[in-house]
Amino acid sequence: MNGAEIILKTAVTAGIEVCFTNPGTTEMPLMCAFDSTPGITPYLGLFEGCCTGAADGYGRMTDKPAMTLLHLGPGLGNGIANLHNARRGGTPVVNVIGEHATWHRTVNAPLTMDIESLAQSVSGWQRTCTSVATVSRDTAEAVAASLKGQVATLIVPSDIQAAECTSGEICRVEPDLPAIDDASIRQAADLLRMGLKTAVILGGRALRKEGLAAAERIRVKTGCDILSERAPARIERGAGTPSAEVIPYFPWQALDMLSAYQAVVLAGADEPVTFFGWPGYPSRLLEKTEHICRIEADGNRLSRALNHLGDMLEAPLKSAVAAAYNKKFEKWSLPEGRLTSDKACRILAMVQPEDAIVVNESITTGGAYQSLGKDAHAHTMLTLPGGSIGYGMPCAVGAAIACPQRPVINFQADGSAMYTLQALWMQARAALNVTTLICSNRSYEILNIELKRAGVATPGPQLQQMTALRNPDIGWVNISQGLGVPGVSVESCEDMITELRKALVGHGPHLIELQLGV
Ligand SMILES: Cc1ncc(C[n+]2csc(CCOP(=O)(O)OP(=O)(O)O)c2C)c(N)n1
Ligand SMILES: [Mg+2]
Repeated sequence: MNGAEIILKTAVTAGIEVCFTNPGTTEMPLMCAFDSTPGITPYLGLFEGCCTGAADGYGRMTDKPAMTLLHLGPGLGNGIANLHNARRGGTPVVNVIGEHATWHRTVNAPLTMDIESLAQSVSGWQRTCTSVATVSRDTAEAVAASLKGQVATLIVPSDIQAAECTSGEICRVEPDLPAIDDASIRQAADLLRMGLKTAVILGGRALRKEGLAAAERIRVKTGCDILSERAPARIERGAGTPSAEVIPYFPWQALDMLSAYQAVVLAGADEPVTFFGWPGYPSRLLEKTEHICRIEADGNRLSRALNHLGDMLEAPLKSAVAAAYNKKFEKWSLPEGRLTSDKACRILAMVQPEDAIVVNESITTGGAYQSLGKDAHAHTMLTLPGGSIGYGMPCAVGAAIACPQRPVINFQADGSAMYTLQALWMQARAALNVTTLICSNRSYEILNIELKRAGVATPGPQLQQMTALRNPDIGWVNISQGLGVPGVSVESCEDMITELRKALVGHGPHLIELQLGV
């Protein structure tokens, strides 16, 4: 076997099944190795941001890494925004980056770049391979590092990929996860017993079903409120799932929510801060909160830590608090007439099927969905932990590959969609069950809102030019069809309902442009 085959075989042995790639000449031995290595499927992405976004979506849904295979520094650079989102969301990802042959690195060939510096900004673990004798260990350690909930990057010079390896030994490395810190759980229990108005803020994998159920035990016992970090990578919601109120984006809303608490317990969430430095608002939203404590547990063990806290508090068992949560949406009536943002949110909440995965990058359109979705069928919602837009379409690709039996709905703002729309082609090529709802307000609406808030009463023509997505209008149906995804455009609630229902029962991807009135 050569180095490339050893890398793939080690990755497969460690449980990696998919690779999202946009390769080049420095990755050729690795490209060839896919044909001689069973157990791993390559998916071609036509822009690296689609590869990294798909790896993020896959990792969020499986808690194990996808591999990305990218071309030198420029390839990694193109993929970095969605690796940033993966890093902020604690998603396991293993990047394999081809590098010039070791003997060619000094001559400053055109694609030469400081790959290590780039990788450092997003990777919790990284290494440049130095010998074919150690590539298996390097790869196994990269996978183990990623399983702690981080991005791991392995840079592999092309001559090391091509070099024959005499031993052929395949390494296995178990991730070493830190133990749960019992003292931090005792501290949280003491705080929750004090009888103060307390919020438990969940983040990361505490927002899975197990973690939410454990938090619900604690709520029932102590009367605390259960909140979620502002933009969870993945949250389980809907009928039958205990709900966690998500901390809002705007600082006055967030402060309004959080200033009500005398004490806060953080479980998998960082101390909440405002998204930007807005004049007149503090950066730290809990600046005035007297008691803050944090449960110290690895992401993989958060649910267990919360159950442990529940036991310590002598909270009722999970089975005793599994209340009958209503499907409130069944009592609502479907909106009619001209489509608006709020009506689109309500239709989605009412029509989305049981067990859907909703990739939510709807930005301003989805405001109402935040709360309406809690009363919909049980579903998984993925959001944008790193704030770097353009994650939705590729994330839907990764989620659909991870969970082929589940319907994926991508509730997708138009401006953000334009960053990584090549992902539609990946959806078509792999016949993924993704329904994309384009929130076509033909603007960077959030910027208009922020500008108004900052006191810009009448934007001048140059400024308008920077927030309007008009002249020309983006032809969503043509784009979609050109990338192999059937597309339609709707203006009314009735048509949205019909088309959404049709798409959800149809096979393969669909795109529906929602032409939004106000
Ligand atoms: C990579 C990246 N570039 C730019 C931004 C700044 N930004 C935030 S939201 C936004 C536009 C959002 O427009 P759209 O996706 O259409 O959503 P809308 O505000 O219209 O609901 C921009 C440019 C960002 N967050 N990330
Ligand atoms: Mg928009």
